[in-house]
Amino acid sequence: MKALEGVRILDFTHVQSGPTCTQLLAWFGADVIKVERPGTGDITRGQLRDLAEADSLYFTMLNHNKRSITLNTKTEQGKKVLEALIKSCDVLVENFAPGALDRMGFTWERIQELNPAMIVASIKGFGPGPYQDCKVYENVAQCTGGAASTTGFRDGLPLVTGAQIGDSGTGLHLCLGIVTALYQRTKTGRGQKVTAAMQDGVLNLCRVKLRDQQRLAHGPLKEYSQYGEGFEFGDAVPRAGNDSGGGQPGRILKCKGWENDPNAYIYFITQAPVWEAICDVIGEPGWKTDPDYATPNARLPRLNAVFERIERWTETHDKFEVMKVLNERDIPCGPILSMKELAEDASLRATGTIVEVEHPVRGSYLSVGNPIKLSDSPTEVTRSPLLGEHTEEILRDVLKFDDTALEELRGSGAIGEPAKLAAE
Ligand code: CAO
Repeated sequence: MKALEGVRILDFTHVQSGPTCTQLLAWFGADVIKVERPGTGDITRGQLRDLAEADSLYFTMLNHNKRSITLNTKTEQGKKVLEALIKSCDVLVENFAPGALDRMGFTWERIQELNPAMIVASIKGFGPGPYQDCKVYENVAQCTGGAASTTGFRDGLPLVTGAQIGDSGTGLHLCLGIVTALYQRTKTGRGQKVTAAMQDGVLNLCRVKLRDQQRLAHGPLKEYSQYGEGFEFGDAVPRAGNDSGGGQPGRILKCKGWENDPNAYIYFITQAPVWEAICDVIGEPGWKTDPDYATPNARLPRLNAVFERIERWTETHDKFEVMKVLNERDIPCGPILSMKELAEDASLRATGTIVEVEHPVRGSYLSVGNPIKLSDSPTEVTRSPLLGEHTEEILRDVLKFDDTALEELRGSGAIGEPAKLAAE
């Protein structure tokens, strides 16, 4: 049995943030029913397509293990079906633009009337305040949540990161809120509202920078490279390049082959307890006792000199050799792994972190599997549903529609035609 077996999710999510949340719930064993507009469905089905006829990888990689029902929830018949689904599900998850669910007629009060035990979970760009009505995408959240102002180099533009901390990050936050509310419901019997704002989620992930903002009031941030370089600090936390965000200075350093390989680099951390081992590896045994280098505080104004010297050593080996030598001495480091290297990594395949999935239209493709491993509830990744693939199945099995009711619904136009497999 799976951890969330018996929990039924009404998945009214689209694009990335909401679908990552409901995909996790599905991986933990919930029955996730994705409601999509007839004809088009989740907009990502057609975005960034690599194969003309197949649902995009964007969609397939965010919607595994779900069932799809098509329903126009702005029609009278469609609303009735949605009401029936609300009565049959434990959780409704949505990430529409602010107010969309209310405009559809499904306010929190109405949902409570229909099913007082229902948990209603929402992602919005912002929490209550001046921006509460704004539509938000990933990079907007990165910019407004503190990530962009603190990412990049001191003298360069603010940068967004490739990690989807606004979308997938907030999906994770919401998922935790949902399982927590499910747990509380076992004691109260009541549903509740769960909300996660993308700005809040990004800020939560950037909390070390809010820490530094407050430290700044008491003097320069000595572990930032700009301290040793003699650049004054302003009144806001600056961008710190590849400086470590913690108390152990680190940098990205060149490894052998960097001239031709954009990923021939390693992240090198000068952890204080292994400083002597670092000195031996790079051939500077004198630095173990030299007062300018022997202690972490003495090294802070000299980080450029320290890392330039270490790089003279890393440049002579490829990144995996560097990692091997450093790991043997417990020196923390991380080679810069490309997506190609990750896709081919046998150990990630073995743990199910990267999975190969079979799809009837696109054939086989790679996806990221469940990064959270439960020993009593292992995840089997199954392909994403075609648009409306389970409409009839859900209407019959979950909502107990008979042939006549189904025929009437078809005639009303509230459910579209289920997608056909290319082979059919
Ligand atoms: N049947 C009928 N209508 C449906 C429907 C269905 N099954 N599903 C959705 N709709 C309607 C909605 O009711 C809404 O209608 P109204 O605008 O008339 O009320 C409409 O479709 C569009 O919804 P939307 O405004 O949410 O979609 P959008 O593409 O314009 O905006 C986004 C997308 C992501 C900017 C917006 O949804 C948003 O800000 N969401 C919250 C933040 C978020 O999750 N962002 C992350 C997105 S991932 O990068």
